[in-house]
Amino acid sequence: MRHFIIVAVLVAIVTAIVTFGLESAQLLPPVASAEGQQVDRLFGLHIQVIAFLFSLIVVFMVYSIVVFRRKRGDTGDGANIHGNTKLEIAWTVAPLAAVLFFSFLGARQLADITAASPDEMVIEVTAQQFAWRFDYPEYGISSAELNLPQGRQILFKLTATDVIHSFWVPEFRVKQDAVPGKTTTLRVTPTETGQYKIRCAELCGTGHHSMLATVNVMQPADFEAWVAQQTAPQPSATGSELGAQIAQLQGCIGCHSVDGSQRVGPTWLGLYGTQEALEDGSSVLVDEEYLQQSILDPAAQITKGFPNVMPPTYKDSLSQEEVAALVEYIKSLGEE
Ligand code: HEC
Ligand SMILES: [Cu+2]
Repeated sequence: MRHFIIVAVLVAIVTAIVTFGLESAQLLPPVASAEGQQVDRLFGLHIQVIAFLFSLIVVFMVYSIVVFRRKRGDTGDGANIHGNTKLEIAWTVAPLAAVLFFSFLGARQLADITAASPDEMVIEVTAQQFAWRFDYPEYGISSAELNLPQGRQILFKLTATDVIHSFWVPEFRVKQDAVPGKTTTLRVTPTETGQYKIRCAELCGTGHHSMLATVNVMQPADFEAWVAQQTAPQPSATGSELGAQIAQLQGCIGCHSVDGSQRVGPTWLGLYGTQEALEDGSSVLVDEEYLQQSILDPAAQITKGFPNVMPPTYKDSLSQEEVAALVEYIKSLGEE
């Protein structure tokens, strides 16, 4: 009996220490959504149970090894123990009850954080190698950055154009796959203003690590101002300015930089007018014709040192004017 009391006290102490240690390790950044708060609460409960089970096993084991070790000169056998039905029933029923309890909590919470609220705002998210695009059907806005009003529930409708990606903002906690040919949904209610990063949580190709986009959670008034600014009749952009916008929205920027750094594809800085070495050993002058051809039929001429991964779909998805604007934009980055 004395042993059990000592072990119980040790288990309580170790549980407290392990719980404290895991909680102060800050495994995740500060939470910034209503759904995330619920996730954290359940996660916290799990951590406590995990800390308790860890302590229960380790304290019993270490205590037994130390206190009941073989004494010097003791050559006899240990006691012959033949099962213990009561103990076996207890250690089957208790974990079963605990798992059922947690599955009940989890199911109830899942229903709660995926429930629709009447004034939710729909945002369509399109993932492609290696960029994100956000469409706000309510306002007719398309953006490469995600701007959200604080306190309003958002219904994200996700899809992908090429392979499976996964939408994840660690501060929001919740996560959802973006799958080609299918629409998946995710609900998030941002609670803290600030700037966060969307990460792709599904290994999706060579540029996966750089598949990031910015999320700005704003005061509702600031969000309204942004919407007003986006929807105000603007002198429609032309030429290279229009090209820059298209490059953002079409995700070209996910693979091509405009500052000279190498990403999955060649940088556009200083590209125009140079001689480009090709994979087949020849070289070609980068003129308008070459740029246009590279966009419409990327596989025709592969730049030396780069993989043939540029999507072949732009000849269908871009209009002639859009291609011309892109060429104009890349050209403008070439002239010093
Ligand atoms: C998934 C990544 C990816 C995306 C998205 C992408 N590209 Fe590319 N692009 C590449 C790669 C890799 C190359 C080099 C291999 C090749 O020539 O096909 C390339 C080559 C090019 C070239 C030739 C560059 C040179 O140095 O010869 C141009 C021009 C170009 N892309 C324009 C675009 C435009 C415009 C878009 C958007 C409408 C776009 N790319 C989207 C990956 C991408
Ligand atoms: Cu991805």
